[in-house]
Amino acid sequence: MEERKPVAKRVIMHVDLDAFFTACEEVRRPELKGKPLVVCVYSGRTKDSGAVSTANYIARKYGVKAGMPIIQAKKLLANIEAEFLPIDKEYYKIVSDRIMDILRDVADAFEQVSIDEAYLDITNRTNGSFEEAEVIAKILKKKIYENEGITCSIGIGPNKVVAKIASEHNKPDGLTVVKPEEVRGFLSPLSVDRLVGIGPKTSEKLKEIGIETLGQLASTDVSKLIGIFGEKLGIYFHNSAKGIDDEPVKQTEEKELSRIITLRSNTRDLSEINDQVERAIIDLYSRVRKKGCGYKMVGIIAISDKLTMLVRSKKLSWIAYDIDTIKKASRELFERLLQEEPNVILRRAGIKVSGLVKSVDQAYIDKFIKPD
Ligand code: TTP
Ligand code: MG
Repeated sequence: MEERKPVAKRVIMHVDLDAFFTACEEVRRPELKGKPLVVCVYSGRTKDSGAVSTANYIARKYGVKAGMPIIQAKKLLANIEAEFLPIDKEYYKIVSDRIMDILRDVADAFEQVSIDEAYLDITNRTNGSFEEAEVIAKILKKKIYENEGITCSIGIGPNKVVAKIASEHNKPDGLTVVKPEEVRGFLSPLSVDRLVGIGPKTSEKLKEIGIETLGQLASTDVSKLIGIFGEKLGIYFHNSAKGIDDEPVKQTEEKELSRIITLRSNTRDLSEINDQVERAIIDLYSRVRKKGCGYKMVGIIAISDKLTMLVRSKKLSWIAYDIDTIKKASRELFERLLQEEPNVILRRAGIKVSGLVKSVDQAYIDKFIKPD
């Protein structure tokens, strides 16, 4: 691995997908576009109990936001033609995986921080050029939109703190580049709550001592901040407000890969399921190959017509590199599942490999793989 450039010269990108869960729903049901859409986590206690997971930007105009009780969101959208959908995290994860692969491909180091958010260190890739980084960001936005129909917001800066604030600066579908010499000017007028770790309580505390902007926070004596928030937070607030941050982009490796498909019709016909899951297996296996990985476990995922999730898995006593092991295990596991669950009817079915092992090299893997 190439040596990282001195901290002062890094080029860091932060990518955050826009209204991600609702965006995924709009992709598979385009007729939803243009109206308020709310993805909900129903608790099941009463019909409408539970919380909002996310809302699209149209619903946000009415005041709907993540974490709000569903009942409150319904009140805000009363008399408006709005859609409320149950969360389908498996599906969002598949879309996310494919997008993260696009991002991972261009990064020197890649750190996924949540289902829809990642940092990329692109210092070497761009040779330290922020102009080049902007070109890469535009290409990434186009590719993600063309492949998945999803927009994202990208921030580029000399470190993670600045890149993160930059990506939120112009949402949705934004691109904000903050060069090292622009950092102070960019951060200075922004509200303190733009900093990760400053929520309503901390904002209030800072306001009490006359600090509302990052500029004011940056010019506050660090010892004063330490006195109020303790050493760790005090120093973090002070440095971040000045745009100083040395945190590296920590390379995250995937431990498992999965693919799930919606069956053409709800069924419990084993050969029908096997036939259709084959598509998912081929797609999944191409990702396993691309990563140059072996795997130690194969699992299946089944979503019933009642939307319950069932899983079964098989641990291998060796590290497998081939597609046939996945196909064989998948057939066995679906057969077992249907036997053990005589009443279940499948709506969606998927496959997972886990215990991923980075193999020594591709030639070594190829020895284990029969020609297709
Ligand atoms: P966010 O990136 O915070 O939100 P978002 O992608 O919906 O919207 P934005 O355009 O502002 O980035 O979170 C990503 C997903 O995580 C979001 O689509 C739904 C989920 N989520 C929750 O389930 N509960 C929450 O409280 C939050 C904040 C997010
Ligand atoms: Mg997002």
